Amino acid sequence: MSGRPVLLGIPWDENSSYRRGAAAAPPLIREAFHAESSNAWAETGIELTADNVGDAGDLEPASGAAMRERIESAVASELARGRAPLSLGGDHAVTYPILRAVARTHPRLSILHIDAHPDLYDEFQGNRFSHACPFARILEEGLAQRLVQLGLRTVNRHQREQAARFGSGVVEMVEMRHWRDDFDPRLDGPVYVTVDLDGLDPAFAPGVSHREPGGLTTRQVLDLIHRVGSSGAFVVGADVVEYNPSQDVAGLTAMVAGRIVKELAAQMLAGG
Ligand SMILES: [Mn+2]
Repeated sequence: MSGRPVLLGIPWDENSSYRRGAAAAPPLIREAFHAESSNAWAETGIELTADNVGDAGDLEPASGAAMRERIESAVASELARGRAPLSLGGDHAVTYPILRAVARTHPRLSILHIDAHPDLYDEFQGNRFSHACPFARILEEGLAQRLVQLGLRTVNRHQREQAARFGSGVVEMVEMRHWRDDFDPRLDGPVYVTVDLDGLDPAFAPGVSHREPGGLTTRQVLDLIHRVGSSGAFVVGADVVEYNPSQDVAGLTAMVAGRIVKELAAQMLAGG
């Protein structure tokens, strides 16, 4: 069971390695989600209302371990109420504490990860909680049985070694140069979807801290989200991270984020 989605803003970017700014994202993604230039329907025919999509507001910022604990406990408390956390980052460091809570409720979890970067560094610039490291921490703790990474275009030797370290078949890296539109992640059971907006091409989502040319189109990402539940998989939680409003152009990336949030919310509702 997925549970009703609940938005949770996480204004936290202190683990960004290159450029901060993602902490300012949650209210702008929420504003795009509700924008009157569009309507409240997901493409898949589900109307999103205040009755079926909750909103837990934004977490109060804190630092380091205190913020990780605050994130984990906020997500755990939504899950305990039968809600499915739909978190608005923040940088990608938010995903590790989120997953600590989600994995307790949903063992045998698979992660669908859209990103230009594998985020598997053992440490980055001396920081083991860097936004470049969350999936190393998640797999070390056994919080997911499978990690499928899509949109990658910055894979290096260290991260390939890291992927191998977690065992055969655990990490599946699909590099952008090998992308095919009919790619099927073959997911079943509970799935957590994490969308780093830099997985999209900067032509579609310029408002990110690390622009990497050659990424996914908005359409490809939406199609992927629509296909998640097609083979017995159901979405139990999701996040949309790394929106950096200081780098955006005319709010374009906020609207992309808002649309992705709508389609994720609808997938959660469709999954029961
Ligand atoms: Mn990234």
